[in-house]
Amino acid sequence: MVEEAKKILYSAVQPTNNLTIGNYVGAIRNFVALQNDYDCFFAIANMHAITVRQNPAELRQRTLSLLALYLACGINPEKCVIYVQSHVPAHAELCWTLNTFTYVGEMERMTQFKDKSARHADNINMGLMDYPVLMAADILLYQTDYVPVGLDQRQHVEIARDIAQRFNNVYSPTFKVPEAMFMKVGAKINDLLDPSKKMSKSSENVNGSVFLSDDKDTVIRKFKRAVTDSEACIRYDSENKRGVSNLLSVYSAFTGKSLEEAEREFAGKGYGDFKLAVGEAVAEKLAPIQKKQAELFADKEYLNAVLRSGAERAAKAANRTLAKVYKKIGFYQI
Ligand code: ATP
Ligand code: LTN
Repeated sequence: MVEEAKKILYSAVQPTNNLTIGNYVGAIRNFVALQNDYDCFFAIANMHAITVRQNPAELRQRTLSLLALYLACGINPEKCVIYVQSHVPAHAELCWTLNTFTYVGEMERMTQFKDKSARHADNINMGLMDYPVLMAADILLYQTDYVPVGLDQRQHVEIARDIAQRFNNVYSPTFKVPEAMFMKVGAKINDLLDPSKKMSKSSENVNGSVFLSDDKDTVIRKFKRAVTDSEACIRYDSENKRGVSNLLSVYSAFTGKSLEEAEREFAGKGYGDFKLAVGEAVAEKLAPIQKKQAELFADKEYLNAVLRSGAERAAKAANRTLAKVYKKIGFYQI
């Protein structure tokens, strides 16, 4: 019997700041779970990262550190293509072409653009506005079927679909039209101090975010200070009990227990015990990842070999799509 080709899955994370448990639960953890069933490409989106000013030495270091984290979490470079976005020039090239299929008005209306423009009012650069088009180029280059991301990225995947359809309609089917993939639990982990907004690696108050690099004491301290409510009842109600619901989601994501199981487990218990249990569950999961990441981070030769092979495999797939695009739009070929 001929084995059916696996569907293609693509995602990326920016090497900015320290990653949070939101990035882990909403993205990386799912990459690990999906790698056996799909042909996967996982990028380190350093070209997206520079849409906000970065310190060059830090950006370099965070790129390797994110690679070490991918590997420490269990992404297998034998099974998946893991690479750095800037190592594959086709991303910038397709982005330019797709810019001519994207309207300024639709970019101005993107939620993330509006948020980041407000936060970085002194540097509202063209790259920040073009961010979704570069992301569309990332996804479309690989003829991607599915894009596992957190809920905050939904709008960006939608735009990638629109751009793909627009291009396909003008010429002929060229790009696969991708679909976003969200997980049931943890697609959005919220800030511990302000549970109305998502936990972010670049948030102003570091106590609202739990970083993957935080040690046990820090993790527990942050959860102890998490905002709850005055009802003293541990139940999931994301409308009226945002803080408690967020903690239940974190607990469920880190223990594998369902929200109902978690509710039952804490029935009749106080918020103090509950927060401690959540903190402990998170710290326990993070410790082995941190240890593995540190070991891998020290082995630069191995990390470089992974990136070299990844860039080569990614470029091969990407260039195939780019060549098709260039041909269709009428770029003269020699
Ligand atoms: P920044 O705060 O620097 O804008 P970020 O924390 O949103 O960054 P990204 O690199 O933009 O991180 O996102 C990487 C992945 O993690 C994306 O798939 C994103 O949807 C997911 N993600 C980020 N924050 C959360 C969160 N709080 N809950 C669930 N998923 C998240
Ligand atoms: N913008 C994404 C990171 C990213 C991405 C992608 C995710 C860049 N390119 C392609 C999925 C597919 C974010 O998570 N902030």
